[in-house]
Parts: sequence; structure tokens; C-alpha cells
Amino acid sequence: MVFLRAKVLVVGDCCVGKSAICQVLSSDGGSYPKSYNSTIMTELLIKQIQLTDKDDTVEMFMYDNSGKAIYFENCKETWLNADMIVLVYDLSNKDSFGHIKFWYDKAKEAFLYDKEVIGCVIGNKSDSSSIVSQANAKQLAESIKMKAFECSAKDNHGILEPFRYLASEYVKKYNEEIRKVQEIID
Ligand SMILES: Nc1nc2c(ncn2[C@@H]2O[C@H](COP(=O)(O)OP(=O)(O)O)[C@@H](O)[C@H]2O)c(=O)[nH]1
Ligand SMILES: [Mg+2]
Repeated sequence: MVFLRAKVLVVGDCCVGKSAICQVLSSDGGSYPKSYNSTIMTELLIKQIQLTDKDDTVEMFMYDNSGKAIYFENCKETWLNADMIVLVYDLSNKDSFGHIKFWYDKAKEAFLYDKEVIGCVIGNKSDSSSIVSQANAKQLAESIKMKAFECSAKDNHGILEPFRYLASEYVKKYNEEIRKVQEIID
């Protein structure tokens, strides 16, 4: 049984629903934003994810970033030492999907370098008509060694799954590192 804390970077274009996802997740579905409030700089939200099979818990510190370019340069410092990244696009907005690689490259530049990162690609607004195919999303996610998910923050549908996936990958990575250290000591 382990209790870990992870810094999670949530990025993507403006208005794809990053804040909605973070708020719905951290409030267990209680708080879907009713009015539109654009994120200024970065907001921090916290959610504990319990992995039922092994009693492991990962406390996610989610850094909900503004998708606006004017804030980006000032946000970079807050990106440092992130443990995982969530790339969000809007399923009904093809451009936002096209910009996923841009956000991934920005994150790589800011904190990843050649480090392998745990991450996922989330297509939000599955309640509205989707124009990005699951096959395309899966292909893109795999090309950057991530997993693709779809969700609707509005309907509180599919929100927990990607974060459960991230938490379980994080615990796996942690156990692997512990095993390596143990090998050196032994
Ligand atoms: N239909 C629909 N609209 C959503 C969903 N999530 C967010 N929105 C709306 O999209 C707009 C932008 O959401 P917001 O969370 O501020 O996006 P952000 O700029 O990426 O943080 C708001 O008007 C939300 O109400 C969703 O799952 N479905
Ligand atoms: Mg926002």
C-alpha cells in the first residue's frame, strides 16, 4: 500500500473544458461550472484517486492552465517538475485536436526534455456531436506513448477513468523505481 503525490499538468486550447474537467473531478461531480470563467494563469485543484485493487492512493495536484498564449510565458515556471500531463481537446472542435501536439511540445520544452512522461489525451464534450474520430485520437496518443480517452464534464461521464489510469501508471513507475534501488542495495 502506498500514498503518493503527483503534480499533474492539464493543458490544451482555450475553452476545451480543462477547468470543467478539473472542477468536476475534484468535486466528485458536484461542480460543473454553470457560467463561463476564463482561467487566468494557473489554478490548482486537488483530488485523491484511490486504486481499489491494492489500496494505493495517489493525490493529484492538478495544475489547470490557461490556454491563452498571453499567459503561457508566465506559466512556464509552474510547469516544472510535473509528474504527468493531461492533454485536452474538444471533440467538436478539430483545431483543438490539431493543437494537441503543440501543447505536448510546449510541455516537453518546459519540463520534460527527453524524460518519458506519464500522460493521456482526453477528448472532452462527448455529449455534443464529435468530429474527431476515436481512431485518430488513439493514433495520436500512441505516437506520444499516451492513452486516449473521451469524456463529458457536463454529464460527469468518463471523468474518473483517465485519472485512474494515470494514478495506476504512476504507482507502477514508483514500484519499478523502488525495485531498481533495492537491486542496487542488495
Ligand atoms: N457541451 C459541453 N460543454 C462543456 C463541457 N465542458 C466544458 N464545457 C463548456 O465549455 C466552455 C469552456 O469550459 P472551460 O472549462 O472554461 O474550458 P477551459 O478554457 O479549457 O478551461 C464553458 O462554456 C463550459 O461550460 C462538456 O463536457 N460539454
Ligand atoms: Mg480554464
